[in-house]
Amino acid sequence: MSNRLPVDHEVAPDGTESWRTSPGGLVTALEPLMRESEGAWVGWPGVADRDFEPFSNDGISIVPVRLSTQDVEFYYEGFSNDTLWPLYHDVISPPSFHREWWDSYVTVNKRFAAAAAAVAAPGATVWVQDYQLQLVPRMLRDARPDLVIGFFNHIPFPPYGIYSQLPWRKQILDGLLGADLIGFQRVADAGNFSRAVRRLFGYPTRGTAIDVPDTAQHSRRVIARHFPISIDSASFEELAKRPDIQERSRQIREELGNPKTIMLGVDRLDYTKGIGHRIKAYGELLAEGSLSAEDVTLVQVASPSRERVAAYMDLRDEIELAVGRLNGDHSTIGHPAISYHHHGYPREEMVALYLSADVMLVTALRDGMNLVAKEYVAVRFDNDGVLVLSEFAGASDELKQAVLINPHDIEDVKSAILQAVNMPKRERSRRMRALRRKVFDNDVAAWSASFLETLTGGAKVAAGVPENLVAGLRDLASAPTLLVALDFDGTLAPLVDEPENARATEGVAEAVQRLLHLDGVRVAFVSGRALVSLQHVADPPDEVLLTGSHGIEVKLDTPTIELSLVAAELEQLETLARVLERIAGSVAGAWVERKPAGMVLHTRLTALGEGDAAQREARSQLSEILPTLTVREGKNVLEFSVRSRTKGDALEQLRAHTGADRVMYAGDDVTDEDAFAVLRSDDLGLKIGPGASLAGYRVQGPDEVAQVLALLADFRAAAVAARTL
Ligand code: GDG
Repeated sequence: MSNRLPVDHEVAPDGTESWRTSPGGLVTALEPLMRESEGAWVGWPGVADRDFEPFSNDGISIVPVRLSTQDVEFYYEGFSNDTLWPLYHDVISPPSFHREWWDSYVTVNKRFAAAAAAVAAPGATVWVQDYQLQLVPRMLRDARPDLVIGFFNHIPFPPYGIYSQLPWRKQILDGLLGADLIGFQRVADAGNFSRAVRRLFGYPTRGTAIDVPDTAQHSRRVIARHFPISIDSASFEELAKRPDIQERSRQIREELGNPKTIMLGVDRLDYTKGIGHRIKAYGELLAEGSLSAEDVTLVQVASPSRERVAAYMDLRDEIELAVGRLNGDHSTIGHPAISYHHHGYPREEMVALYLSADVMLVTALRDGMNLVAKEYVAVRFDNDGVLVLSEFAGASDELKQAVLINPHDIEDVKSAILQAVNMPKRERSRRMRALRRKVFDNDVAAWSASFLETLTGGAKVAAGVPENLVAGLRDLASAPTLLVALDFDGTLAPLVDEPENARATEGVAEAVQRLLHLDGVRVAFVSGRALVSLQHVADPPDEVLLTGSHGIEVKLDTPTIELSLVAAELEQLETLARVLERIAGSVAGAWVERKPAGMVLHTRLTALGEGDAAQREARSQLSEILPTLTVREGKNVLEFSVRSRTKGDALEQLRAHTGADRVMYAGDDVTDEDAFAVLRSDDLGLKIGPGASLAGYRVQGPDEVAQVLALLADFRAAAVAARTL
């Protein structure tokens, strides 16, 4: 679902009506997937006051939602573009708050939710796009609790101090929390969102997880994390390689009077894009004589946008005044200082422009991602060209080899422009190669796949080590210091019926040995098992850090296992043992495992249905006698602990103990999700097998984990040898 459908309604001069697919990265990424799964796209066709019947377009059902002229004015131009847009972009322009706009936003969101609820199959996955539809997740969940619901916010999510200005701040958060997964562009956006939830609702949050109470006893876990969007990189490169487009790019240079340097800006004419700041910096460089219009031309494409919103009309006047002044002061005949274009161009022309630009200027004051920056990089297969990029654009989190600027600091922008104009070829190409790796490693297909996989749990997992994981490992290996933390059962060792028979798969021991001997690497095993049992089955070398019983027991560079339980906890353990042993004794195939701070009821070998019944019985008896116990559910195991610790706590303790700069965590079980939840943005999470997960990467089983560890050791050894740490 998105505000706008990916098709445009067209009326020919003779009155014939037709639909044309609007080419965009999102459509390209989702099209094959939607066709495969009989998907439907719900959205507004862009024409007010008209009803359109659902229709099929290239194998995708299109479900048009009607907007009246007043809806367009209040919900779209008003609340979306003149309240939320400026508020979410750090109030660069003052947001307007109008109650009738809000009412319309609620009404239209309801209409979208109803349209989706009517077409979604039982248990379907619904992915809601962007800030115009923030109330839809909650409305959909209420109407259709069977659905799996994801939301992606394409624009920033502001810090609490700004967000809290919104009169409807609680309703919007509540709307979003109806989703199972809420995606943002940057780590900081997800953090701002979670903080707002804590401040306004007081729900517990931990890492990327938010526990939203849905009944008095039960809560629903919502994940809020970053998924930086990207572009269809290969298709941009393909266009750039077309001879006619290359010819057009040469022609552009010619038509501009063959300047030594062409600088380019491509933006929707929007106050968030910092077009005025860019022109000011350039104007000062011309005025000071650091640049001359004979040598340098700035091409500025400002595509028309939201022309009925007052702030945009004012902006247009302001920019065009500045352009006129600058050209009047500095252009010569045949050498325009700025070549300014207030219209949209076909994609081919954009690519020709990118190809001809020696310097690309992205000076946004605030931008969710900024795809223009990524498009420029994708097009430059010649490994040339310099990207000047605002640190306030989401893209700067990934594109660190650009010349990064603070656009508010005009001196900084000026020196970045000069640095870019004068940058030696070798440096240009070194930076561009690194940028291109990023843009090709994470393209829009990878983005949507990773979002949907996190949302739905990646039902099928292919064998082998996927390419994006190889890239992630290569990057991770260059950390100054690194912690490799690994779950054991199901991760290093295949799951077996008798826990004491578990053994690490072939190759793991050797890879672990190699890692242990490399500079700046620590290895840890993080298990739910009691440590004696882990030591027995894993036989770890002395240097491996160990945490067992979900972090209750630790052995961190000490000769013995450390654990402390108070007398009351020991007493609880005795009661627990009595109850569980009685239940296990009455069900064939069930057994109890004793742990230092808890007990586990195993039901893997019970007859169908009996295991579940035994687990239910244990839960119900113990919730009365020992209500403070921590209960944890795994695959056919039910664990009760007298101490509440998670693998997340264990990982935090390991991070503190080792002081590692970056962490890799690998695990297969639901209990490993607590560890994935505390990973930071440049850490690496690896989920083994299917099932919903917060981890950024996934492999099929322990065989792949052995390969992953060997690869990491190879990359680390290379990084140590090249001294690039
Ligand atoms: C929002 C967020 C986030 C522009 N002029 C023409 C044209 N374009 C294309 C560009 C690019 C797209 O429009 C603009 O995308 P941006 O990402 O730069 O910015 P927003 O429109 O503000 O997008 C943003 C994005 O959503 C995705 O999540 O990155 O932060 O604000 O693809 O090439 N394309 C053509 N002619 C033009 O004249 N063909």
